[in-house]
Amino acid sequence: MLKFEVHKREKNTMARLGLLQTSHGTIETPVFMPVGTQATVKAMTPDELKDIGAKIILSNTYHLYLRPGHELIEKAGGLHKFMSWNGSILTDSGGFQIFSLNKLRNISEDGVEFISHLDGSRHFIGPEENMRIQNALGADIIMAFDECVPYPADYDYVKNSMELTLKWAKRCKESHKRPDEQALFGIVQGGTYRDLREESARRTVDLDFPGYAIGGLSVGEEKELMYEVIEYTTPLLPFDKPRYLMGVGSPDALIEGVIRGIDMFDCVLPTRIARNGTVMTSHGKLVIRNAEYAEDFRPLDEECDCYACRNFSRAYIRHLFKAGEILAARLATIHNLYFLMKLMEKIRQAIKEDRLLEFRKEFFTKYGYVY
Ligand code: PRF
Ligand code: ZN
Repeated sequence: MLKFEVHKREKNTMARLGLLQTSHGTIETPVFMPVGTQATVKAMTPDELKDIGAKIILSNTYHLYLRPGHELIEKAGGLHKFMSWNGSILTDSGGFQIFSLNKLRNISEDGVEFISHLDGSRHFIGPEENMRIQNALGADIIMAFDECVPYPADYDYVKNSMELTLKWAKRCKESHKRPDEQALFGIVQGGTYRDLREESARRTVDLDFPGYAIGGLSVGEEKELMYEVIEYTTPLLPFDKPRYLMGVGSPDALIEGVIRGIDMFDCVLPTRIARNGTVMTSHGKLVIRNAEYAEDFRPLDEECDCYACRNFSRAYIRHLFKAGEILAARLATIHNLYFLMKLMEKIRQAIKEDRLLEFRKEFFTKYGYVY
């Protein structure tokens, strides 16, 4: 079950406010989805995720298929029950992970043959296998099986890959067994070639999905180029369906994406950088291990009221990182995710007040983004 409703358009940009409803709750969009690759958002309990305001998380088909296996998760009663998260879940098809984690892979029209990054075992996943796996996992939103093309790639390669992704999208739709319970999103590819993007968007929309993702971006291209691709792609997607920009989650790209009409985002960035000691603050990133914070008894971000900032100092969290204590990673993760959740809330408020461009300016001035 999936409903999506746009209830406000921002006056000066393509931004919209929406409500996305799944059988596990209602999500205000634009939304950022924390990433829980292996059926856990690293370092966070489901209660902590709920406390920071997360309504939907992302997990990965590829990882869960390899370990612990989709049959086991199905036996457990599905992914929600297995990981004890009763909010919404989106599973990515693995169309990105298979390609980025496997040097040894063989792609054909049927699907992808690859070697497990865990134990070297051989596997094959095509669109039909992929749907079977995602049907077993039971997420509220599932993604079509696609090929995410690296950057740069030449025109002919991208064109053929786009055709393949379209064929696979059709086969995903045909083999998807639970369309009433799980919404299957199509993925637009086409690299950075405008005609290929436009063709991919039109033909993916012709297949008629309940939502659409823009894939193949944030793979090494210049940010300005990514923004340009988003800008000419979103107008080709149906106004009344959710639009999801895959793998994007830096504060500046979230704002720029929303301005260009994106409703959903996911990224490992906030959780990954937290674990190595980098935190996002309203004045930019801060590397907490640095000596300058040794006697800094202010919170990570003086404007933040997350659990970490309400209770602990930079000096203390720096000490935890230096001492190799696991609480360090937990506190930094809580803070970074909270920071992005708050950012999305501020973005939604700015849309409500038709002041998103002013908000961008204020945010970037303070965050220190050269713009
Ligand atoms: N396809 C899929 N997942 C993804 C991507 C993609 O192109 C990206 C691209 N940044 C991230 N995650 N299936
Ligand atoms: Zn904080």
